[in-house]
Amino acid sequence: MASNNLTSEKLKEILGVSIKLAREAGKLILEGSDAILRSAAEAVEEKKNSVDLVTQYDKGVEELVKKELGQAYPGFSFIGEEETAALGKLPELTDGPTFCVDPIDGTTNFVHGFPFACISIGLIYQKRSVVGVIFNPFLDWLYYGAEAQGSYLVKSGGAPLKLPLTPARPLPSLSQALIGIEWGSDRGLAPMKARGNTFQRLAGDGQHIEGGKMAHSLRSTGSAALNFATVASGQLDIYWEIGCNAWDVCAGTIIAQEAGGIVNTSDLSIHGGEVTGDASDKVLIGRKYIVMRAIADSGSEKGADIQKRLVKELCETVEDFTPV
Ligand code: LIP
Repeated sequence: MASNNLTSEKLKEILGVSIKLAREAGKLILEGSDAILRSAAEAVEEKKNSVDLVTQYDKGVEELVKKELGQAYPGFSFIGEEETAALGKLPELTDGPTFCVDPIDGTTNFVHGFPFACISIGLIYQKRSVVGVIFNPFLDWLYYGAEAQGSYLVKSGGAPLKLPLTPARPLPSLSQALIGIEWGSDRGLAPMKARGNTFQRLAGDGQHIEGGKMAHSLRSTGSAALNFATVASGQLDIYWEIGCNAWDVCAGTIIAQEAGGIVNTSDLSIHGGEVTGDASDKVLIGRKYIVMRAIADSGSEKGADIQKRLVKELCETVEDFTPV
């Protein structure tokens, strides 16, 4: 198992520290949102282009989280979105424990006051996600999970609700799915054509759109981490995105897996054409993600087999592209 040297007690301790820190960061995020919405636009900076936004609050929250986690766990490595942006490349993932943090996931929502932004704190150990905390301070919804310890949602300080929120339901085909998608920050011709063709195939009918799946619908919340958490809850069936990063999906990966979900790359060449459900480092840093909720057995087909069959069908439906 990924964390055989990090005992379950240690994972529980790390989870508790991360939850407390996420709630502390949440206060800063709310203060920052209010300040930004009341101030001029200079508080918002651009990274690679005009839709890849960053604010002093992204940086401030990341500095706070890195400092607190560094004091609590000095031997652990740290990967943060904003530090990586400054470095210009993702640090090498080792087998050692590595916190992987997005201080504000859904920065565009944060800048606009759209209440779907969160802090995402994940821990990677032996190249697998083993602890995850996702906190949306706007709704006061806290998602968390740890390897072999289940995953939960706490709404506004209520009792922890085990994920998925209801027993796994059937999913006969992609046509019955509510699918999370994102427009991302790569807005050039190739990514926009690939996304547009994919969205058209997922939503279009097979009579007029070649390969159309006519899914129930597509949803774009603006936060990869919250998309993972919503899939783990059973409230989205699937989420696909090419272009987000390890810090966006690390916490959500273990939260979804502990809720019976499957996390896989949408680039089947990574695992020899097969859907393995092994969210290895190649998947975590691969920037091509699919996460699917727990699915009930149906007839003679096990839920896990249905997941793999539908993930493979989705991989064959989406149009691949290389993220910038
Ligand atoms: C965002 C992701 C989202 C993606 C956006 C952006 P950020 O992360 O959560 O899935 O579509 O382009 O990367 O930048 O708000 O932390």
